[in-house]
Amino acid sequence: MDVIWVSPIYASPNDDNGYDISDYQAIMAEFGTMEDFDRMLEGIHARGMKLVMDLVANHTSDEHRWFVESRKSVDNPYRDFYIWKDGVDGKAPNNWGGCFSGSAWEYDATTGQYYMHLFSKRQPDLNWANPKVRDEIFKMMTWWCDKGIDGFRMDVIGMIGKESFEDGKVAPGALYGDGSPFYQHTETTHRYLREMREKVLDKYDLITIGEAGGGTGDAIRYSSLDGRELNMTFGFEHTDGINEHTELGKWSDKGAPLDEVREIMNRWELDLQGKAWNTVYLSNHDQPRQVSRFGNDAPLWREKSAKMLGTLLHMMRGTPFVYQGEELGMTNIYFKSIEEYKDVEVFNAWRQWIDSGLVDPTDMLRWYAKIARDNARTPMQWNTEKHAGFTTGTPWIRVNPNYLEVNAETEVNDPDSVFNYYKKLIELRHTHDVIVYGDFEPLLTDDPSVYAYRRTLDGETLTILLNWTDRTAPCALADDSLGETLISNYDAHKPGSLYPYEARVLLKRG
Ligand code: TEU
Repeated sequence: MDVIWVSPIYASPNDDNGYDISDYQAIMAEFGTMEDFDRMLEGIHARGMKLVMDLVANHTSDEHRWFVESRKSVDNPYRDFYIWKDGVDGKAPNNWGGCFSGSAWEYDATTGQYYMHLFSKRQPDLNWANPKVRDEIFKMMTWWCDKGIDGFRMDVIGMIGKESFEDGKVAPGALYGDGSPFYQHTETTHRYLREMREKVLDKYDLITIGEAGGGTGDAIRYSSLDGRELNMTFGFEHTDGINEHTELGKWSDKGAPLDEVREIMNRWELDLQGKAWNTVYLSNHDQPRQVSRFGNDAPLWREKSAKMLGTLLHMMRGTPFVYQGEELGMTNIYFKSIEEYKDVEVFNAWRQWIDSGLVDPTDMLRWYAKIARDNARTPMQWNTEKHAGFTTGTPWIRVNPNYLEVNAETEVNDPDSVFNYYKKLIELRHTHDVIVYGDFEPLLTDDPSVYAYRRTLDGETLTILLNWTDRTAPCALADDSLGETLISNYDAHKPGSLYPYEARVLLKRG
């Protein structure tokens, strides 16, 4: 591992697992003190690694002192740190829905106005149009850079440049309008990012990763090789974009079909090639466990498919991101009741669709079990001790009962584990330039079972073959003539075919 991205550890009431910050320059008590942070940073650097912090600057917590002041009166010096507007005919200023269900506006009786919150009502959006807000954020970023951190992952950075507050289109069956054309990927956002680069980023040697979403055109603008904005961005097309997206948003029975995932990931590789640097991931704290969603978490196939997915990600062009527990092949937890969940995104959707009687609770619980964010937030499974060694207290959310088989201690000591397979993948990236810099070329793009692509650089050709299914699949490329097998999740191979979830990487020189 080269870089550690740590989710928000700042002071926060935890309405949204720390993405609601009440003090950008203090550490959340549950995680320790600033001295603990300093020791951690020193230890990371001593091991030759870097630390990327999570910059959450589109919004703060409603407990941040800026918002506490802002809501006191319409003429408070901090009023314009946030987006306040009068209601229209006793309703919200416009018809925008929020990303966590409900309206994007909350009425505040103290001053009789509404404030905007694209996420939970306890996450008021900052008003980036106010230069004082930008200066305060840039000052805070500088403070962290002077402490020696190595970069920022920038939360929903594509939303900071709100340009208009007119009503959005209301999709059939939707309860609110879509405001995203007026706040996502605007020219104003790009202008703020260039200002951030000039006033902060260019003064340090930083890794800058935008959680921006959008299409490849947006990614190229945010992370073009001219270095005027960011180094790379996260796209959501292959993780959120493949969802059903009915009026219920992402909540549906739809899975992650190979042809859709492959088309999107290949398109991002090809569109960005030579223009911008890609990020490569299937997991993070907002997504379900990848082996449950894209692979097969049945005990018979969990390890094989986890290794196959790891191969897909680590042989691609772009920076692979390994989410905590992915390297163990951790799985969804399959909660059975709403009471087991902790996520504000889950609770808000429940209130909007179940409490209103619009959706059957059985359906919603089935969808939550597939793709709710809490699936990836269950405690890290360290060992076979109580609570998987995560705590001697009471875990904040239930531990996945499969921790007796799936845990770090067992896997570190098992040469055939997902963990040790990931170590080999990372080692290969460190020793083969063709993996990092090689041109990307899709193969077998219509194959119903096999995801295949080729990487080439300086006379070296890497052929990556991945059977996405639980059945042996025919594959003419699975042949020793394509070179030595660099890595595979099977010890033996059948010429002309791939075993269930078989990953095979062949390297040919000259
Ligand atoms: O997520 C942005 C975002 O769009 C999320 O709503 C995510 O895409 C969605 O949950 C997936 O279905 C960022 C953070 O990663 C997330 O944890 C925060 O909740 C959110 O911003 C607000 O800060």
